[in-house]
Amino acid sequence: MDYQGETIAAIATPVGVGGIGIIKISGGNAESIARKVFRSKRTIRSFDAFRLYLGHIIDPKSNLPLDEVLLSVMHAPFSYTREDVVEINSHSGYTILSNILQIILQAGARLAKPGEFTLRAFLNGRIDLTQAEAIIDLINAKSDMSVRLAASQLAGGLGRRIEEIRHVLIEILATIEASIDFPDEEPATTTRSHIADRINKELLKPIKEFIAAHTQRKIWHEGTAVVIVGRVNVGKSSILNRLLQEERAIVTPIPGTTRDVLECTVNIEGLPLRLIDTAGIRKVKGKVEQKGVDLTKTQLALADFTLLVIDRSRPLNQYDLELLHEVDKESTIVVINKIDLPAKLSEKKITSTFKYLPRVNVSALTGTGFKGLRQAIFTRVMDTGKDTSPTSIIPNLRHTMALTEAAEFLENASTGLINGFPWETAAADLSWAKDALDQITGRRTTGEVLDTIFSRFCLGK
Ligand SMILES: Nc1nc2c(ncn2[C@@H]2O[C@H](COP(=O)(O)OP(=O)(O)OP(=O)(O)O)[C@@H](O)[C@H]2O)c(=O)[nH]1
Ligand SMILES: [Mg+2]
Repeated sequence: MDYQGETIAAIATPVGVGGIGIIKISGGNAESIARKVFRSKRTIRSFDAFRLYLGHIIDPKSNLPLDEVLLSVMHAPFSYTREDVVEINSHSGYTILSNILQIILQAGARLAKPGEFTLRAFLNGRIDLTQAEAIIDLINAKSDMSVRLAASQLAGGLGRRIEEIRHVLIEILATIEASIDFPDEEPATTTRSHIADRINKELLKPIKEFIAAHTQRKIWHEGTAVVIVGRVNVGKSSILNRLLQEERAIVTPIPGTTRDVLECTVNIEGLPLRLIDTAGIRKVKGKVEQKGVDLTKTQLALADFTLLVIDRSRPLNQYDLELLHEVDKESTIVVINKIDLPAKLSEKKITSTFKYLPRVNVSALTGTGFKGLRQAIFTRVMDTGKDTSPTSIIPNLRHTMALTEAAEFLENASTGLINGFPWETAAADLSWAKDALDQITGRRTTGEVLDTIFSRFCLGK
């Protein structure tokens, strides 16, 4: 990407018909470009920052007003990009917005690339890389909880912790370098073990905690995939509808109603879940319908959690047992359905068959037991993401890779010190660990990394 100098412009609001559309201009010439295209009672030069002024965008060809707009200016460094910024609130429609943008581009601005405003905010030091990533997460957030996590990262939570760790690292590195500079004063073994101890406690411990927290990220940000399996007609689709609190999947008394895989998103106590309904396992003309079975197996492999549905109004058969064999015992809840009907399956039989698995009794027909089922799903999902609190800091994959790299260097430094390796070795390891940490906040970065991060943005952000 070419970062510097040019003044850029883009439509910042979603394209389409709406009340208001916003066009953003950022860069040294933002104001002079705006002066060429905007007419009002007062000159832009006299405008106070952060206030809206009424005027018109003028079509340079006809010299006639194109739209009545509100314009605001923000002066560097007090803006999103830390550059001079002008924002134009116009009416929103694809043609009017693109016509205004066209006029602004003709007046000397360049069309901004996706994420370029935020990239400038980063390059100009207003935010670090973790905050830039938090902005994308915030825009893409699918649940209350992922909004909260992204907001805490945007507020600088992760970046600050990394900087704190970095600060301690530099302090330890300085101690070691002093030993290199004054070799005659080679410290005693206790000093070596003391420094190794500090590396372990003050650097490695918090870094490893961050790495462990990464596994929780998927739960909050991407949503947990919960697949509903069971033999034909046990009530899988009815259960999905109950959990969604709407009639999404087709329910009929005819066995084999669901043929395809159906996926819907639902929130349970702030947890985003992707519920997946599958075709029931059954026999067709003497053979088990292979396609359905294969599809269900694929879904089982892809899912994070499984609801194994059993119909209590019918005795168990081989398909129930086959599915029980297939599911991952660590991530399955057995849902005993149709408890409104007379039981053909004794409690004793149920207990002996599903021994260690968590079980919930429900009736998808009456709604009995669904509060308990929601609670059970929540508990089971949270169990795998222990200690996840909405305020905790959760690194993404990029951060986690850098943290893992830093941890390896720190391990080397620490064991090297204990084993009497030269001080230089430890110093080099610590310095590499620092470089790894610096990739997280973007103190050290490459154009390639920046391109990858900022290309995930939409136009106009
Ligand atoms: N009495 C009673 N009937 C239920 C209950 N749950 C589902 N049913 C009925 O059982 C039949 C099958 O329900 P579905 O939800 O379509 O079952 P399914 O497992 O999705 O079936 P397939 O997609 O064909 O495999 C329908 O007639 C439902 O109304 C329940 O808790 N009690
Ligand atoms: Mg179904």
